[in-house]
Amino acid sequence: MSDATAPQQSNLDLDVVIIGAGVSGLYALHRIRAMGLSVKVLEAGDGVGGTWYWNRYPGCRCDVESLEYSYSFDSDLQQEWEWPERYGTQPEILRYVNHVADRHDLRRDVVFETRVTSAHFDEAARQWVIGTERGESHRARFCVMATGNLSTPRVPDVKGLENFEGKWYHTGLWPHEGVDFSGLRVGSIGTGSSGVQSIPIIAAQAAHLTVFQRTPQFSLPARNAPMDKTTEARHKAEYDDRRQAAYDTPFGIAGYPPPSQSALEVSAEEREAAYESKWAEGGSISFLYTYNDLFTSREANETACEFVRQKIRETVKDPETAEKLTPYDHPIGTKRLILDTGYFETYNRETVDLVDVRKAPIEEITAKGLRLADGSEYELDALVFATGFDAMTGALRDIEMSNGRGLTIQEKWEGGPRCYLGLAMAGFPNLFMITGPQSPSVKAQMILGAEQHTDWIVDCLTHMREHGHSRFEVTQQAEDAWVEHNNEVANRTLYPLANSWYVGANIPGKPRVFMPYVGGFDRFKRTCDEIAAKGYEGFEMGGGEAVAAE
Ligand code: N01
Repeated sequence: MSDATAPQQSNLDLDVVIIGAGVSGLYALHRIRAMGLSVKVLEAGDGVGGTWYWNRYPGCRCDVESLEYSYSFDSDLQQEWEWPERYGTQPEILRYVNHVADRHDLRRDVVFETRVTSAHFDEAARQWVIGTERGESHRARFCVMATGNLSTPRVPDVKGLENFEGKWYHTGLWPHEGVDFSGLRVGSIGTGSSGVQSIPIIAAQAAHLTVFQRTPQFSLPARNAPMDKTTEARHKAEYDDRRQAAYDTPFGIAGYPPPSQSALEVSAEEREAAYESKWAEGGSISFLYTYNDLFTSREANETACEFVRQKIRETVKDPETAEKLTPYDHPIGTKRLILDTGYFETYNRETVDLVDVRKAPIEEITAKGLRLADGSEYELDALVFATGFDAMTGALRDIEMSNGRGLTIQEKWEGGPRCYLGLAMAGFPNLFMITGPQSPSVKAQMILGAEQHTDWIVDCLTHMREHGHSRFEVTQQAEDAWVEHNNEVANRTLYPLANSWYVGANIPGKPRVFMPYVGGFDRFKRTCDEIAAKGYEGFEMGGGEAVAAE
């Protein structure tokens, strides 16, 4: 679907520029435009949707239920929209985002096919100067980075890819026209969410599939199904209340009462029955909410790990393959817990092989396939990289960004990201981020998180306008305190134990810092609200000419 209908524009002079037309950027456009400010979104793709625009791999589907994973700001829309399944597929979610763009006439203020390459703050003019791949230079008083948390796909640095004679793909940059693997010998590298979702579908189509796995991961059955009409009707009847209630929950999703018991204070039989019932229900929050200490006690967590390990052993017929697929190296839930449809069952197919590339890493991609460090070779006609993203910081670090006083984002984040509430940064005036590092972001319902951040930004801009301010900057002290709090909260959990993209472990050389805020979405929102109520504590505001026009 191409929707690059807006004329391309050069050298804009705006109140606000937003980078990225995903779910965050579009809502920011909607709200900021309604303030009467001049605003445009710059978007690299030729359509809206962000994640859902780029990730078109087979099987791509959201792991948050569709009645939750949608905007809350348009009450009529949430009543009218009919999600066909419990979990939205990528095409369905993209159709929804396109509908929102049309319904709210957003497209006319999105400049498509415009990749931002640089952003410099011009202190004298008090403007951000935004450079694009096409050579334009736009100016705006405020810059809102809606660049996404998982938007910089990463192909590992393996020797010889240029020599491969077959076609290769990355799940996060999937061809719009789709890929037909019929009759092909396919290799798939990576077993995170993208790999686990695409492997069963590719396996069903290809003549043969070899999965190259470095780390086995925990995965639960999604139990996707056509939308249950009774559930939908009940949900819709309570929609506004549920959305409101979601703000008071740790994950931004209502309907999961916090557990009150430890996994260690019940009998083994009771625990088994509880996990079994959650397993049958499907979904990750409900499973991880079986007991209140699964994220804080290694011993408690191990009971849930062992339950899932046993399920893998029961599902995969070949014991050797089952063992290879069984995770031991991280507590369950400390890497994004995957939801799958028939993933482990796929390894019972005659045409699917699993290769452990932890023992013998991929040494070289050759003309005909790939070779491992132990000398074994695999002939392949096509190669799929489900190897993930430079998460949370990649999109911003890819932009040549400086504050006009000699500080670049690369220098600022040399030891890992440093932000205040994931919303702004010391040293970078008049720059907001939506769901930036050190905000709940990927640890909460992303769309609600984007709405909460945007609403906060709009309130902040309104405050500045009312008080005649044109410039803000976060204090170093406020940022330091927030980063420290972020680390403290994370260190009270088991999360930092996993080599996950949450800590940047998937990118060689990336500083190991726990990036999302795991103190809970509810607590985060309360903190943001208190900071606003105290006149934007931690923000220094000033300047003469106020935030522009009515
Ligand atoms: O990426 P990942 P993803 N040689 O980083 C392996 C969201 N998402 O695209 O674990 C061999 O999780 C790597 O191995 P290891 C969701 O938040 C959501 O799958 O680093 N293997 C790992 O197995 C998710 O968590 C949905 O040892 C290599 C895999 O590649 C996030 O996006 C769907 C390698 C990468 O897994 C990212 O998921 C999809 C190498 N050199 C994504 N380099 C849903 O909503 C990397 N790997 C369901």
